Amino acid sequence: MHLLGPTRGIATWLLFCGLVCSIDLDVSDEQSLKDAASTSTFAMMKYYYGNETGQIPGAFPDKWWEGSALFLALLEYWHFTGDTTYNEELSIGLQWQSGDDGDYMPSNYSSYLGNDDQMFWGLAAMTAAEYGFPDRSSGFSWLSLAQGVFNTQIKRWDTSSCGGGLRWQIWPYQNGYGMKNSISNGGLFQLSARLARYTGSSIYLEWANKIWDWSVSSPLLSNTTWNVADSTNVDNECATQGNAQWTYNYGTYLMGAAYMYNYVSKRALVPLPLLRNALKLTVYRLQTNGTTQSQWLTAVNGLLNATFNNFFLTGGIIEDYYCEPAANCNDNEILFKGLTSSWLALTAVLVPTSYDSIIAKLQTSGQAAAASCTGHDNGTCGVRWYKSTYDGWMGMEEEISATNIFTANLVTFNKTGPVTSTTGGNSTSNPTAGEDDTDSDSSKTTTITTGDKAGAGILTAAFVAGWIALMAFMVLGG
Ligand SMILES: *[C@@H]1O[C@H](CO)[C@@H](O)[C@H](O)[C@H]1NC(C)=O
Ligand SMILES: *[C@@H]1O[C@H](CO)[C@@H](O)[C@H](O)[C@H]1NC(C)=O
Ligand SMILES: *[C@@H]1O[C@H](CO)[C@@H](O)[C@H](O)[C@H]1NC(C)=O
Ligand SMILES: *[C@@H]1O[C@H](CO)[C@@H](O)[C@H](O)[C@H]1NC(C)=O
Ligand SMILES: *[C@@H]1O[C@H](CO)[C@@H](O)[C@H](O)[C@H]1NC(C)=O
Ligand SMILES: *[C@@H]1O[C@H](CO)[C@@H](O)[C@H](O)[C@H]1NC(C)=O
Ligand SMILES: *[C@@H]1O[C@H](CO)[C@@H](O)[C@H](O)[C@H]1NC(C)=O
Ligand SMILES: CC(=O)N[C@H]1CO[C@H](CO)[C@@H](O)[C@@H]1O
Repeated sequence: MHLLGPTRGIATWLLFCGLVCSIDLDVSDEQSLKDAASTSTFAMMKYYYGNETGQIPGAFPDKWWEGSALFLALLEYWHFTGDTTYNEELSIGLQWQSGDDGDYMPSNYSSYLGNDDQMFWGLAAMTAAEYGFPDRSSGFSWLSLAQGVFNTQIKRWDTSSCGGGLRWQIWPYQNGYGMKNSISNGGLFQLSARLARYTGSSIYLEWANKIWDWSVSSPLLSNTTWNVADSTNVDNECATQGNAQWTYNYGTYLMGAAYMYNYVSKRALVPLPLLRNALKLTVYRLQTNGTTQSQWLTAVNGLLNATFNNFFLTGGIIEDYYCEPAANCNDNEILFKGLTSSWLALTAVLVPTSYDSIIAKLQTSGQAAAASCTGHDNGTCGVRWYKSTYDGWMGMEEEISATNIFTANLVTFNKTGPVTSTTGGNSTSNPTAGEDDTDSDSSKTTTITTGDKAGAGILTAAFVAGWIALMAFMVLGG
């Protein structure tokens, strides 16, 4: 806050500022970051009425998916600051919107949802499990909600066009049903990778690989230039791309690749548990199924490089340049760089070689974001962080993104990272979650055929043999 003089300043502040006038941030100071996050989170929660009498927890009728962005920000806020102020509202709202079948297809909204809308709620639940946010004593566990989203979405995997892929929208009567897009596919890829790492179950690993392979085979994701397009169209068998550039499309594939890298590296570096697990035939498929740890590192580095080159522009500050300079971002778009900032912070923890370059970028952007929070003499944050001054925009989305970048910067003070079921995570698993939800299935189901199973088994056996040979080589040769 900016005090003018000893007395007049305080009087002015009391009169006009309420709690805070602006956000003064020192990105190298933990308390300063926590204070900044506290201010933006307070402002963000001024737009949330879900805990008031007569209101519905977690409901945002006109923009349902944004509730998940709000709760994601609250999870990060709690994880990185330890402040539990909003935890009860968070817990109740995140549970309430899960619907009767525990898969984030609540009947009030389910008939006009996109796969990406449902997926973001699944990612919020996954984050709750990974940060050890306590399950509620009744209702669905956070992990099972993420599993419910996964189970309902893989049933929508669509091989009727483009050799696979998830459509953007769920129902044929929706605009956008004819598109397959990056956020839906990259989102399910990320969710699969996180479920794989958390649970160790091979089904999630198979799907993560499958979605990645399909994405690379489509115009959505290039594994040479690392361009991430926004969408492609089923009408021409996904021959062309809608190449709009958005941070979160890069961010979601980056995040999934970082989880895959971390998941594989954990196992590759710990030979004894690997040996013990060998007979359970779960964790090896990744390395036999065409994708090695070094390939995931290549993917992380490539996507990171592309993200930095494309979106950290003026002053090295993150920007969704498809809408910010023209000042025509819609509410969704204002959230993209905040989500991406959170994923970058997690990437820094999961892939240690990326840490230094990511933190430098997050700090520059965090400082600029804080400089944008001088609106209305009460710390209101704007959209165009690269202007380093308030740009006159105001809303829940602005405050969510500000919270995202401030909490992302706190990763330098807490590198605990996401837990798994073997490293302290205790959210209850339900591998068949959501499968009773007959209302969520829009198309044909794909089933694993006997041939696929035999193929996977053969690959696994071949890998175990190869692995034993490798270990023998390392022990004898090293
Ligand atoms: C800041 O001031 C604006 C304009 O008066 C108001 O709409 C907004 O709710 C205030 N924010 C907070 C966090 O009080
Ligand atoms: C809703 O939550 C806010 C912030 O946690 C709290 O200040 C307010 O009293 C709550 N309202 C109700 C009706 O519980
Ligand atoms: C980091 O976060 C974890 C998980 O929320 C928490 O248990 C731990 O106390 C935190 N560590 C520090 C140094 O704040
Ligand atoms: C659905 O709408 C009804 C009626 O307004 C409400 O009682 C219920 O809480 C809503 N459910 C969700 C998940 O929003
Ligand atoms: C699970 O872990 C959380 C966070 O550490 C803790 O609050 C909760 O009590 C644990 N639940 C069970 C059933 O152990
Ligand atoms: C890139 O993707 C193509 C097509 O799926 C694949 O054949 C190739 O091996 C991939 N390259 C790398 C380096 O992973
Ligand atoms: C990073 O991007 C630059 C500019 O596009 C490119 O020249 C360079 O080869 C890229 N490096 C990696 C490791 O992908
Ligand atoms: C690239 C590759 O080999 N992918 C295979 C991975 O395993 C699944 C089945 O487990 C196959 O369907 C993929 O073709």
